[in-house]
Amino acid sequence: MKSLLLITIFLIFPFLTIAEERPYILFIAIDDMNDWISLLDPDSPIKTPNLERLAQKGMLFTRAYCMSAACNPSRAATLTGLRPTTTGVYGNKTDWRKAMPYRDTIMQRFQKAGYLVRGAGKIFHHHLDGAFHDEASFHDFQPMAPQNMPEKKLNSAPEYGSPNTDWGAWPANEEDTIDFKTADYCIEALKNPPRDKAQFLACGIFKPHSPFFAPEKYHQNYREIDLPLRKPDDWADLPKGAANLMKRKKWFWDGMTELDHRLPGSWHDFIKSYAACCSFADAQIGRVIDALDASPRGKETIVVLWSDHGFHLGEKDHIEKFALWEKANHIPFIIAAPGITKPGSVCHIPVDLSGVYPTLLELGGLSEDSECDGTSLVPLLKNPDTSFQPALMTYGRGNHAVRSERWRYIRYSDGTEELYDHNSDPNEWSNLAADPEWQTVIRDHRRWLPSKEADPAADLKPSRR
Ligand SMILES: [Ca+2]
Ligand SMILES: [Ca+2]
Repeated sequence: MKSLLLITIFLIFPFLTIAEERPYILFIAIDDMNDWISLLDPDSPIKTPNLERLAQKGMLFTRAYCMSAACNPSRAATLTGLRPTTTGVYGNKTDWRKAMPYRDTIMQRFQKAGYLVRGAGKIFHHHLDGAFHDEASFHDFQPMAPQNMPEKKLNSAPEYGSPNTDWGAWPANEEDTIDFKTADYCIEALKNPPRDKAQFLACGIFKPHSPFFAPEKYHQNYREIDLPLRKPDDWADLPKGAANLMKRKKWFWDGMTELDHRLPGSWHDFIKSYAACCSFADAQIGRVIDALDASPRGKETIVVLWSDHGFHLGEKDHIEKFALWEKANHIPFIIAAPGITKPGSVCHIPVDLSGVYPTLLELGGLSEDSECDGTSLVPLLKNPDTSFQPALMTYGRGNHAVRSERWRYIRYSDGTEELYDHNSDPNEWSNLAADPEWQTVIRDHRRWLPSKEADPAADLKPSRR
């Protein structure tokens, strides 16, 4: 009888260990990094060797899109698995937690599954009073260090812009930057993982978000840089909906283009700083990847890297996110899942970040969540040619874009539309929405628009001081 019991224990025990063994997770969020980087565009002057190194560990999605081109709605949607149209979280000021008080963030799901969840930097959208941060999502969290500001603006353009949209070489020491400190926290967490449970580590890199500061050494490779492509009369074929959405966004762009491109404070000068910020962000991520490689659990760790949205650098006469065009929504997105993704693999099927939440649940062996708006990307991780629904983007209630392999279709809240053929027009210069030849394409894309749209949720109340 005793020997039978022992045999039974030996037979069951290996299965118990496997069931309790959870993969470690490194979750890297980047702020405002667009697609004009060598990871996604080999011809780009902006080099991101560390992102490329990470892509070699798993799968790079070449057509990945945010769900909304602004920090708060993008992050709230990605981290809860619920689109802005489901929650009403459309804007940067929306109180996302009040809009969904009982919704588990992806970190809360991993906490409930027994993980130690730690993080640093910008994961949720921060506001000056810190109210957007979600303490319930982490066992331990190092908030973003305060932005270290120069005494006066660096960009030699005092007549427009604010200190928060300034750019230049700053600070002198890399150790004094927000992201260096965030990376430091993550490096320590990777060096010292918990022994009795798995770790979910969230690393929120703040650059290239404004102010566009990076230490001097990151500017050195960008003394000269080609400007992004523009078409002078690009707005001529835009519908009323686009003009209405974009009209309040022009002040920054108008200011910098009034200056000769050789002068400090000009558009050209700004581009160089954005490039330096991308290199700086890439270098900090490189430090974290080095620590992952040296970590005791590095080889088995799942890595997910994403940017919360893209960024226009003057394309379509726009400098910012807050739009439905490709540049504002197209993002770097990598998933490395050891044993599942083939190292150095590439997926060209369009996806949006609604897949992040259900994908992590599946990869972590957690139970599915039927409320999720997106579906797991694991089938694509296994076979990058699997057919998938097109990517869907929303900016403000009623404004949406649908991205398929060939097309970007946009519909604004007033019903006006845009259609771009990425096979022949990757810069989205020619709006084909009125062309009779493409009405079937438009109909095919319209069916992916959301059928229900939540009313906008309440804004965050300013904190009492
Ligand atoms: Ca952002
Ligand atoms: Ca145009």
